Amino acid sequence: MFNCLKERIALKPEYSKELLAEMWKKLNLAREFETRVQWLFSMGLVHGTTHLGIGEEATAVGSILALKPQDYVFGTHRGHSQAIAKGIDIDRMMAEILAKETGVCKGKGGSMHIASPDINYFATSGILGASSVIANGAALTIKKRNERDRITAVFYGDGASNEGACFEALNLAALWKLPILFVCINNTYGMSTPIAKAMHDTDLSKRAYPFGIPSKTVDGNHVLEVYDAVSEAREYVLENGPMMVVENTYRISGHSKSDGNLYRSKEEINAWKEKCPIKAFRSYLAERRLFTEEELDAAVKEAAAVIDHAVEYGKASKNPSVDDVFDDVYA
Ligand SMILES: Cc1ncc(C[n+]2csc(CCOP(=O)(O)OP(=O)(O)O)c2C)c(N)n1
Ligand SMILES: [Mg+2]
Repeated sequence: MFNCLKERIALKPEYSKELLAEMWKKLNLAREFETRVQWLFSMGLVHGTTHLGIGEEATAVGSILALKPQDYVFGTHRGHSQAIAKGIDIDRMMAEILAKETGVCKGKGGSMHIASPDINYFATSGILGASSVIANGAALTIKKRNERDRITAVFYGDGASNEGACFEALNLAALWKLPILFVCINNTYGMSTPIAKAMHDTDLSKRAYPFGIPSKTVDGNHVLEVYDAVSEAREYVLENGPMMVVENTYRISGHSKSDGNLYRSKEEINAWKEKCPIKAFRSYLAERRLFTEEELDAAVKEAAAVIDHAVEYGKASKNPSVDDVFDDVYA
């Protein structure tokens, strides 16, 4: 079923066993985390909303593992796997989603505003497209400080790419040659609207052309293809300024807390389940005998245990105190 992957990507020497193991671990942590959040949500334990990216994990893991720890990453509203790939404290991210005092934002941000500046991971806001502009500010800081081995990467969706703010950000980044990578996660829908109904030309990589920014499109369900593209893009950005990588994928989970999937067919969803990035990567690793089936299973079990721990930690943590309600609030 995944023969196409075998043909397209040869095992490169730079794919160390450690890197492949890290990818496998993080893909599973991301899937397990989101599956558990979905369950917690159905139990009424998650306040506010949450957006799951089940099926899109390879975009986060492939991209962020190709970056360096010092790079700034601005995630999306569907950002749990991006935060996990960046190395967030998973206990504290779960506590945040459960609105507890021990959460990464002390329980005040919730799923959509997960941020952890200590690992250079920044939240998005509820305003689509706005983080591209804010990320430009972080890239400008890098430039002004003359930091030679750091870039900013901003993730945004196909829907967000239609926002004026995204075009403004591309323009300014090009004009000032900012060290920023625009990572467009094209899951072909903005809520219930398919891209063909929202844009004249669905080739999102062309959005970079008017600004003289190079762009590349990759199979976002293929973690190694994503990794290669972002590794190369990082080098380009360090030397020359902005670049765009478009990662084509599919959101198997619903858009948000309630989604009757009335805008898409079961057949379409099932076809994409077959192209699941985690299944595909498992086949890749197993067929090449890079890991035994037992080793792969052990990592899946380990991911489940990490998430079990996070749920227990979150549930056992205290609710925030009303006395602190105005602390850390800037607007
Ligand atoms: C400026 C703005 N317009 C509309 C919304 C409502 N909204 C939230 S998510 C979403 C869809 C975003 O689609 P996309 O950028 O493709 O990301 P995806 O949800 O597919 O991951 C919309 C329209 C918003 N948050 N901000
Ligand atoms: Mg989308």
